[in-house]
Amino acid sequence: MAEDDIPLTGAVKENLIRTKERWAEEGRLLTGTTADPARERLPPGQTLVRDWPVLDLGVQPDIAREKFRLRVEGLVENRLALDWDGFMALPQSEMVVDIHCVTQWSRYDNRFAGVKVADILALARPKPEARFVSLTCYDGYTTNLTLEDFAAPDVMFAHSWEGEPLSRQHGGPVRLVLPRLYFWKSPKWVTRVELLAADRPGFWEVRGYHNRGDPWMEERYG
Ligand SMILES: Nc1nc2c(c(=O)[nH]1)N[C@H]1C(S)=C(S)[C@@H](COP(=O)(O)O)O[C@H]1N2
Ligand SMILES: [Mo]
Repeated sequence: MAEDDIPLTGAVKENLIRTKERWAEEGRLLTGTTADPARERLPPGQTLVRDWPVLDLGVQPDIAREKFRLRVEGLVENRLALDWDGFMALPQSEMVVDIHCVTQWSRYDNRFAGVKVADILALARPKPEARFVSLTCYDGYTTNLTLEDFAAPDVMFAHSWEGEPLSRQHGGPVRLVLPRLYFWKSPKWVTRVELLAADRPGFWEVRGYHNRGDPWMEERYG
């Protein structure tokens, strides 16, 4: 573990965590079907919403831009510690994507702006042994991805939504947006990316949630 590991602190929603652990045990919401993302826009068992719900552990850190750091470390040739200006100086991209939360809601056509993971990895240069990624957030939340899922062309560190700075409740200043997996794989308030040779399951992955989380395969629980 890195020495600056961030503990889960404060008034985390213990009841929410217990409820979601129980859903995993019970296999709640499972329809037992899969779908082809090329043909079905809405993954199985999902319901479309218009508003954007807020879901997290209950601690929404307030990170001033001057304090913000995005570190990329572990199995990389070139460790990065980007401050706000360094992050904003990287190539900027936009994408319009659908998002799917494992608690059943999906929301279409979200316009995000930010820096593509591929552009950050081109600077950090993963070593050949790097196969997995662990992401750590300012609230202590963690999640894990394969390097392949993380590096996909539609994955972005987003700082804006619909032309406005990403709000604190939705993970500002910077969150990951990875639209092809359930949204718990899109950490808010990200501060550290660690490239690893071996997988390291994150907060929900050790509490009964699927290690990968593909919505069209209904990989809710694992
Ligand atoms: N840092 C952090 N990121 C997080 C979470 C969290 O608790 N902390 N919750 C995850 C879950 S379960 C979901 S569904 C989405 C919700 O993002 P939203 O609140 O912007 O809708 O954030 C994900 N990223
Ligand atoms: Mo979620």
